[in-house]
This record gives sequence, C-alpha cells and structure tokens, in this order.
Amino acid sequence: MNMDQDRELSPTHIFSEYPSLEKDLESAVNKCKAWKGVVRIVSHYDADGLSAGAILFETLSRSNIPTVLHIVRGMDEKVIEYIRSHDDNLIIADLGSSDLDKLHEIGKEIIILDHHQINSVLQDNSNVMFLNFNNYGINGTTEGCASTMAYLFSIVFSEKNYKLLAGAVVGICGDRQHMNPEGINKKIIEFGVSNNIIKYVNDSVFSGSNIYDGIFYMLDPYVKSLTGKAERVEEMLNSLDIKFDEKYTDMSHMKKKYLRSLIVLEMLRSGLSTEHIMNFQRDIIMISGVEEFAEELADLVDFTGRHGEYGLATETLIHLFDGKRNPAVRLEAYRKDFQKMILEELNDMMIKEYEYIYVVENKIVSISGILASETVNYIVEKDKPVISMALSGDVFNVSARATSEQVKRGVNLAATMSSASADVKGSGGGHPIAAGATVPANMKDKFIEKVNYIIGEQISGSWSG
Ligand SMILES: [Mn+2]
Repeated sequence: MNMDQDRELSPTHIFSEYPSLEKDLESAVNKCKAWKGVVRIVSHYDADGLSAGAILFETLSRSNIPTVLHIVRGMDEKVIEYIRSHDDNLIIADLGSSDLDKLHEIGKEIIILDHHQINSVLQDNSNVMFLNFNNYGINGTTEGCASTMAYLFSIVFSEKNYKLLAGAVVGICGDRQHMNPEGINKKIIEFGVSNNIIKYVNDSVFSGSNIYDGIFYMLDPYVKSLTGKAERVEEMLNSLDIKFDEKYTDMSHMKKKYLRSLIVLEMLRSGLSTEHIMNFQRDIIMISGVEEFAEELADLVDFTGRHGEYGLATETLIHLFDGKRNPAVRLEAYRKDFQKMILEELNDMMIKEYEYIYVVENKIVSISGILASETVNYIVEKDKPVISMALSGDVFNVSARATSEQVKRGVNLAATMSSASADVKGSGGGHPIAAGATVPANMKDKFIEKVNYIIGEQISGSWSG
C-alpha cells in the first residue's frame, strides 16, 4: 500500500482544504468532551436535521455520554423556552443561524452546527460556539448541509465513526445537495466511495414498495399525463408485461430499461425539459451493504419526520449505521398516505398569478414546501418563483421555492422571506432557492404584495436589501 492510499483511508484527509474548519471543530469536540452530565441535541425535523441529529446522537452514545435528541419544527419561542428550562449542555443542528442573539441571551454553553444563511449577529466572547459552513468559504446551500457538519464533528470526535457517512449522505440528499456534489460534500462522498460505504449506480429512483405505486405517485419528476393517472399507468405496465406488485429493483435489466424509455417518452409528451429527462436517469448514490438508494431513504426519513414520528426516523438511521435495512413496512405506509395527500392537494389547489410570483394556498402546513417545489418545477407555465401558504392558527406558514435558473437571474428567497416577513411582524429565512416564513394571518395580502415587489426588484437588479 502506498502513501496516497494510506491518506485516502483517513477521514482527516477530508479537511485538507479547510484547516480553519477542522481547527474549530476540534475546539467544539473538546468542549463537548469536557462537558459533564447530559448533552441535549436539538435538531430540525426534515431529513437533513434528522440525519444530523442521528449522527450526533450515535457519536455521543458510542462514547457513553448520556444524550437526549429533541427534534423541533423551527426555532420558535417554545423551543427557546425548552432550551432555557433544561439545565443540560446543548448542541443545536440545522437551526440557530437566525437566532444567535436569543441563544446568546440564554447564557449557557451551546454548540451550533448549521449551514443556513446567517441572519443574526454573534456577540464577541459569546458562550455560543457557532459553526456554519458559510463562515468557512463553503456554500451552505450547495456544498454542505447540517448532516455534513454533524459527520465532520463525528469523525473529529473519533475516526472510528467514519461509517456514519451513510447518514451524512441521506441528509445531503434530503437538502438536495447531491446532484453535483461540490466543496466539502464532494470530499465526503469521494471518501465514502473509496471506502465502499457508498457507491454510484446509473439508474432511476422509484419510491414505494411496488412499481405501480412508484409510477402512480411519481412527483420527481411529476409527469402530468402519468402521475396519479391509474389507467395510463396500468396500460404502460401491461404493455411491458410487468406485474403491478413487482419491485422495481428486482425487475430484469431489460424490463427496467424499456420501462424507463416509455416514461421518458411520456415526459417528452408532457413538455418536460431536457434537464428533467437527464435527471430521471443518472448516477445515483447507493448505500453499500443495505443496497438502498440514499435519495429513497432521505425521502422516507423526510415523510416520517413530517408525521412527527421522529423516533422511527432516528431508528431507521441508526439501523443504517449498523448496516441493517430500515423498518420498511411502517415507513412505507406513512409515505403512501402522504403521497395521496400531496396528489389530492396538487389536483385541488388554486394558483394565483402575480407579476413576479405565483401564490398557492393549501390546507396542510406540513406539505407546503413540497407543493411549492412541485408547482415551480412541474406545474406553472411561466418562469416565476412559487409561494405556498397554509393557515395554522393565527399565522400563515409560508414556503417559497425558486428554480436554479431564477436564482441565477437574481432571485434570493432567503432575503425576500426575511425582509418581507419582518415588514409584517413575522419572521423568515432559508436559502436563495428555498426559504420559508411565518406571517400573521391578517397580514397575508400585504406580505404577498411585498414579496412580489422584492422579487421584481431582485430580477431587475435594483434591489439593495
Ligand atoms: Mn438542512
């Protein structure tokens, strides 16, 4: 074995271009190791947050540190109060970058591992140790997510944790950073491939336990003439002599190939772009051993999280660390219910067109983000961002989604949501391509007006923030 191979096998090699990140992670790990008593992890309920939480939970548990994992939907007043009222040491993952001032005020030692845009200021000499990729020349929207950071924390904690990489990859897929891995994500993925923790295969992902469901509930891509169209799906499968209950991954190579060709034809007929077609069949990350697609697992974890079944989501990830398959049956049932709900909402929802945005109103808060991204990618004709709003109590929960094309033209939804919501006494933030906000119910129209105005300014280049 030569020197290069030796280096390849050591996870610390991942940090070669990011020495200051490694140094700060070492400080964070040392702080954590010096803590006495229980460590409480507060993380976000999406696939990235859950994966980050599971990685951190596993890392600390392996070192016999008593650990509690607490999953939350956002850093609201209740969560701040939760943190304040527990006397434990705290790690916050996938959250916190908009609340540094509030967390500082609590006055206890906190480690934050995040990648969101930073919308608050960290005081000097703060008791908060703040690690956010955006502070290390790594783009938090495209090059590293919370699971990436949690994984880095785990291998600095102990190199023996290097196989937790499977969880990092699930989080990377969950936050849609997997398509053309760059920056620190790329380093991690290369490390995972060279150590056979993951591998790439050229294929398509169908979700669900059988191929009929896989096509009927297909949302990515959403094909107008096929998704949710029972007759058309039946016809297609019959023409290829494929049984409805066959599992896609168990089908013969030839059948898989013909089926994918028919779907591509349908996509062309529905007017989907070349980009969508290229995305349909491509190199996909598979987790070695369990032989499952990372994207598929991310989807399952995400659905489970949305149902508030955080224990099941975490269990799935911890099984994965042990090289075991997920408890599929229960997860699948959740997802099917969820997919049904999304299809129904997609069929029912009203789309309002404004000069620079589309607005959809839906009934179910937990699917706002999915509806907005389905709408912007597959439903609306013109090239404008989509804002999806769901009423919850006396506030609207807002999800905003753009395309990468729109972001290139100047759209920044993080800035838009943060600024427009602040103007109506709400709060918001996120990423340029995907962001969210909470807005008082009676401010809905004013908020939409603001968003429409800001996007217009961003596109024309005259918005100064
Ligand atoms: Mn995230």
